[in-house]
Amino acid sequence: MNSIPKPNQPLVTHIYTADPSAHVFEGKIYIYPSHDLDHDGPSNDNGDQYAMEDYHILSMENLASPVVDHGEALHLRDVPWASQQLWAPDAAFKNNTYYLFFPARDKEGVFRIGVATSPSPAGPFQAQPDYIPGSYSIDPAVFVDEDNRAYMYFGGLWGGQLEKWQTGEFNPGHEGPALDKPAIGPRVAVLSEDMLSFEEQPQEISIVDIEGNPILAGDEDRRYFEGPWVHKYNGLYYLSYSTGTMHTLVYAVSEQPMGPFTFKGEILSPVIGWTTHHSIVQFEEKWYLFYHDCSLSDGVNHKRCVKYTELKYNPDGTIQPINPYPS
Ligand code: FUB
Repeated sequence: MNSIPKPNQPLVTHIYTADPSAHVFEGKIYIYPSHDLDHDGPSNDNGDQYAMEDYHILSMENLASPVVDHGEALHLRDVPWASQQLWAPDAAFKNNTYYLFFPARDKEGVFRIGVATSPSPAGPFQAQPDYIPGSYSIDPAVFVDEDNRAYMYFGGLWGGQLEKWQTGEFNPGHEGPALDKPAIGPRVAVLSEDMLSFEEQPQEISIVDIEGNPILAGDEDRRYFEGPWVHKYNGLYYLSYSTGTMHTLVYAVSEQPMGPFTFKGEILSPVIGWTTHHSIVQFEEKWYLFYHDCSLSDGVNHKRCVKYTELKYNPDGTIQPINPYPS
């Protein structure tokens, strides 16, 4: 039995976990994290050290109750199209079914996004035989709007291969744009009614500054890197994401689910470890940020642990920046 989690402390310590996508399902908090492998292999900018092979789903009755690990929910061996690296997942509920969305490399080494289904939010999940047609890159985040339309946001630079898809086709030699050109944006696609395919080709999201100018590729404090998350607050859509090389979580806001999104500011200052990845969820009147760092392994980048803390808004709807290590 795990102890009751405290804010800014690891939710679990018996396994390494990362990339927490938190949702309230059936009145409880469910967390869909990556399950980091405990290995001592080499690291590189391609992310080969993130060699994850399965998912474990965590849940809590509320924030004053112990965390439950529901065990293996899906394993790489049971995903017919995938070859390696089960990276950051997300989940959604629609059609009386729970959907687990997850990236992995296909048999050619190209990252794709798959979907698996279950009657229970805790799984186990049954993978579809193939990845979502037209999907690519990593870090799916699915937002189901009040009108029941479901949107998938996704994409990640470097190891996540988003640079390779600038033409709509996979070009292994393609690098990112020049530093004075618009940054590559995350992608968004409307999901079909059965949640198993895209209604149309994914679109690139535009993130702009307060004057409406695109954020440039060299603007590392603000440009999109990976880990998108969309939530709605007071009728506005908040797109939050990692800046990667600057190790911060930041956000941009729009009146439309597909943007353009206007950059607003920082949510979380850098954590211990290279990656930062999060989700934002409301539970019983309060809002929470779920995130990860590498404190459980004393800083090993691919041995991470998921945490949570409260997230607060200012009266104008901006988010109060969070220090992950309050004294
Ligand atoms: O966990 C593997 C990758 O690291 C995720 O897909 C990225 O968002 C980063 O957290």
